Amino acid sequence: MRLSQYFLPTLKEDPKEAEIASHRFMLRAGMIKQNGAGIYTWLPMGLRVLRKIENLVRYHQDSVGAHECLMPTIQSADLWKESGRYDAYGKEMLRITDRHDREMLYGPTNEEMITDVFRSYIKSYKDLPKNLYHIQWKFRDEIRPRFGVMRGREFLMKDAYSFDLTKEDAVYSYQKMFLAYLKTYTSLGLRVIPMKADTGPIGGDLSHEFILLAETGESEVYVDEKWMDMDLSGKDVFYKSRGQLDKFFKEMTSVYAATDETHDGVGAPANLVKTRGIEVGHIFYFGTKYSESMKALVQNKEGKTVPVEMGSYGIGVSRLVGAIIEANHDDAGIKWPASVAPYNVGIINLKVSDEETTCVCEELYKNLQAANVDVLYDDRDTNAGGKFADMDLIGLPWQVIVGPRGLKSGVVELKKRATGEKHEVSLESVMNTLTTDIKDITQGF
Ligand code: 5CA
Repeated sequence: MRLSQYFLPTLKEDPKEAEIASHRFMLRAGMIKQNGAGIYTWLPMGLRVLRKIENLVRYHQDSVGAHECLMPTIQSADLWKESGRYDAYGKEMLRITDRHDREMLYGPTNEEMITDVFRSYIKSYKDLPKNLYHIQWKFRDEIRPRFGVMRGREFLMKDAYSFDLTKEDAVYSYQKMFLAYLKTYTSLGLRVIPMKADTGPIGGDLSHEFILLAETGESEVYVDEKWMDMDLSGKDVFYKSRGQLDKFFKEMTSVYAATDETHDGVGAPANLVKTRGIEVGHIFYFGTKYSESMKALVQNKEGKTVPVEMGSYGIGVSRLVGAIIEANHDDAGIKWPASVAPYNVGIINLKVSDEETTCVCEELYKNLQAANVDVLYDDRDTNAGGKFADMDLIGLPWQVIVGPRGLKSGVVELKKRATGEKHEVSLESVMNTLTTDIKDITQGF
């Protein structure tokens, strides 16, 4: 992409409404524009990151056998009356009336709708287990939307729903998702810890929140120091090996972690760290709460009709964009992990009017594209200081800086955004260095 032709409205000044780094940088880096309280337009650069996160989330859901579907954002109130949640949900639910005076709502979550989908087709244990998910916009009329996309009113969520015959099978589905979650966060370049949680309005008796530890987090958390250097990737755990998965789950859920509300000091270890965290996912096993009230029944092996066992599993996809920035930035701007960076490499042309400089940049731009590297080329005829500042702000992992002075001795400068390290590379070897030496350049997951 050529910056001269792109839609990237960067801002020099900090917007006064932004209290935390991620909100500030998302506005300044031209990723989002606010349209109303907790409601945003995703501009091209922001959307690229959102899509990359979405794709990683999707990959790990598919890997544990969940099937993607897409339910609507607008739901009928009737389903929620069946489950009994229509009145219980309160003011957070945006209620709408259509032209026929039918009560509708903008979905804050989809347990009712998926239960209705399930009961329409599945009647026998032979068709179990099943896991369906979608990645869809939700609306919650939050009393205090804040911190940009971190607590929006309209936000993108991945929500998955499992269906099993027995509680034992449902717990296995829960553990598979638990593993998929840890793998997802690792692929996003984040260290996220699981924490036993209250089930709230979703209901149920087994639940975990996934918490990214960050100073700017909304919740106060107490964690065992052990979490700081534990391997959270789940990389050697095979989800089809029930014994291995069970052992991993027990290990991970036995280390102490609690939120402000649930921390009563009981069972807390001596080496406790008090910090803050961002909830980037939440999973629930709630058994037959919805299947009983909504009559999602299946025949078991004995021919008896029983309500199906369910769980639901949410990831805050749009919140993750902000959370990743909270965990990866400095004073100058964002430092994207390679797997979610909007572009892998940025080329800075220091002097557009210099024929050789522009010629080298064009060649490099063309070659990187041909090598499947997402590249953003700053070909604007503007001053170098502004270009450096913008490139640091938008945070692409690698920068190639090309100018007449370096070219005199046949070199360009390569800068790694995460560390600020810079070194000169010869023109002949720059393509090679970028595409072969730098392993993370096109790293997906
Ligand atoms: N039905 C269940 C699981 S599918 C559910 O709705 N869970 S939830 O309420 O915990 O939401 C799942 C995730 O969505 C949260 O962990 C959080 O990361 C994200 N989320 C929730 N509310 C917001 C919000 N207002 N803005 C941005 N993300 C949010």
